[in-house]
Amino acid sequence: MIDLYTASTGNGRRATIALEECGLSYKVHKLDLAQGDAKKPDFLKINPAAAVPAIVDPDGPGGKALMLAQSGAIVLYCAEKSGKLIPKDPAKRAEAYQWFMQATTDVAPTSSNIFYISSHVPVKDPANTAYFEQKLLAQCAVVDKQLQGRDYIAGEMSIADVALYPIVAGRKALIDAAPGLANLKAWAARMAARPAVAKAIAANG
Ligand SMILES: N[C@@H](CCC(=O)N[C@@H](CS)C(=O)NCC(=O)O)C(=O)O
Repeated sequence: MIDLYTASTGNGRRATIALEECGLSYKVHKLDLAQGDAKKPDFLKINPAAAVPAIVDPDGPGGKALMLAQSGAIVLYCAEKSGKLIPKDPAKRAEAYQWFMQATTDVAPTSSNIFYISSHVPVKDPANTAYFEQKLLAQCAVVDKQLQGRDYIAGEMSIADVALYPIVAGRKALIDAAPGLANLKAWAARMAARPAVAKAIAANG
């Protein structure tokens, strides 16, 4: 049984969706970030970076316990452990890696910037928020094009979909209000309807 340390955030949901989609059993430990749970000594032993998600797998590689942070790394770990979500065909696999990276290193940071710029930075300016919202929509437009004629980003359900979905779901109001993006909106509805995704969102909050 994998212990999952998470919170109601996109990164937390990404890890939970990966565990569910891969059929791995896990126990949820919810952290209250506003109360500083991530900075408490017990959790820092698991992730010194003081951030969720993190997992502890008592049955890690070689039968040894494994502690792992970073939502993207957790998605990859679950996929490798279960043999799911990574296409067998090398070309499709490479494509899944490309879009996994687009979600984790392009789209997710843009979404985080919207959050920090509108609520955390010392000087707030709506124009800066608008800049990053437009950037996010432009990144979404690239995925929308990729989804033309495809149900899932790399053709089959993969790590790319797991990595992107929580961000798109978290920015639903912005994306729904934007013109076009029909393929992306249909994909988001398809993802939401997957039993594993719905179960993960319910478990993670
Ligand atoms: N790149 C990391 C980001 C992790 C991260 O920033 N987590 C946030 C929540 S989404 C967090 O735990 N922040 C600590 C805090 O707010 O105390 C990942 O993908 O896991």
